[in-house]
Amino acid sequence: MTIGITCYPTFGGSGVVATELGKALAARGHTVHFIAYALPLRLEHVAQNLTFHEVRVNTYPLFEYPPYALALASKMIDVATHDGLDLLHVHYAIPHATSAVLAQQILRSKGVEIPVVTTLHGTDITLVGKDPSFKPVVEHAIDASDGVTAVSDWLRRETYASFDVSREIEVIPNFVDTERFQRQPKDHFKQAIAPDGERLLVHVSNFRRVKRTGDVVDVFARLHAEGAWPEGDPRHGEAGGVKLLMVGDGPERAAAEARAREAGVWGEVRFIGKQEPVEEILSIADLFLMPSGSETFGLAALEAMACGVPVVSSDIGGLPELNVEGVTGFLRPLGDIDGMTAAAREILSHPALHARMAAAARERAVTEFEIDRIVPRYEAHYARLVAGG
Ligand code: GMT
Repeated sequence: MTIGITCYPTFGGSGVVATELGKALAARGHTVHFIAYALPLRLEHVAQNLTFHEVRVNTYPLFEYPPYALALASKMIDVATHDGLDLLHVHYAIPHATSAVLAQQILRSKGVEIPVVTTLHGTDITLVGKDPSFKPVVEHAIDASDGVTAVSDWLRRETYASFDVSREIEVIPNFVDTERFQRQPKDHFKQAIAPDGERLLVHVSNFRRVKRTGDVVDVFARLHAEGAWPEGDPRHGEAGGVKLLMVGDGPERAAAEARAREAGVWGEVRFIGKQEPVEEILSIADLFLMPSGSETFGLAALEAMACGVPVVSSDIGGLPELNVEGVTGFLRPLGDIDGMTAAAREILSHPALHARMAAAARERAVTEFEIDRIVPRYEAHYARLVAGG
């Protein structure tokens, strides 16, 4: 098949999923055209069957808001016409699904039929899409798409609960390349960050408010004050025993840094900004913290699990579909700093429990969310639509 993929090319789960999907489809023999305003971050190279088309929006003094959605629709029409697309797959509804539906209508008027698949990822449904300034347009884009997928069953239910839509939604979860995301020996790196054998907590996100990075620092500060040296260690019961790595960047970073200073743990926390390859950092992690206020799936936690890292997360959204309570980690109510601290201490101070959870996390990533299991589900979805089903 020849597939057009549109996504946000910046750091963020939907762009990562779209890019990894496109690369995997190309590796499986399909021809893939990425259509976006910049080269997607994880698209390191283009190849004969993997092309990138940049959407450029002309500026004009009249435009206070450059009309990206229209420029995107025009580029979709251009690529569909000249590269013979069989299908357009857009990730994140706003505005991509609307652009695709518009492109489809214009192409239809020229006698070209091309199905549109929309994948719902997160705040396009849970936050931004619900706003009255977008809601009717998102509803129309969902119902006008030929195929709609959601990254968790929770998101599917949430979409039906919040929007007046009738289009069938297929759940196709996030996935991970478990060959790439696996624990690598990185002892030197670990030694540099945790020289006294401390356990390393890691958080990876785009530092938006919804990620609750302040909660990450609060859990860490409490854990550090109470001590998390494992049982059997002569320091067990003393304060310390943990370090925190904050990976990524975004609007809440400065506030999280201030929180770390206020809590007196600045010397124990490293904010290292956006990093690739993230699997090298996850390889030295002992625990992943994801206290998000909203999370439709939690791709960053899945990548940690694939690297054998147990997860302490909030018990919200799609996270229970990923992180299994007491097996791959623990889930605690939103904002329950005490509960998350106790859960983290439980895992870190019991080496046998930690080892069991680390193995279960890796096992779950491999058996449920391996890329080679999930990509064929997208292919089957496409095939049904292209065949007119
Ligand atoms: O925040 C968003 O809604 C955007 C999106 C992104 O581009 O980062 O994140 C969502 O999509 C990911 C990939 O499907 C999911 O793993 C994330 O859980 C989800 N984020 C939220 O729901 C906050």
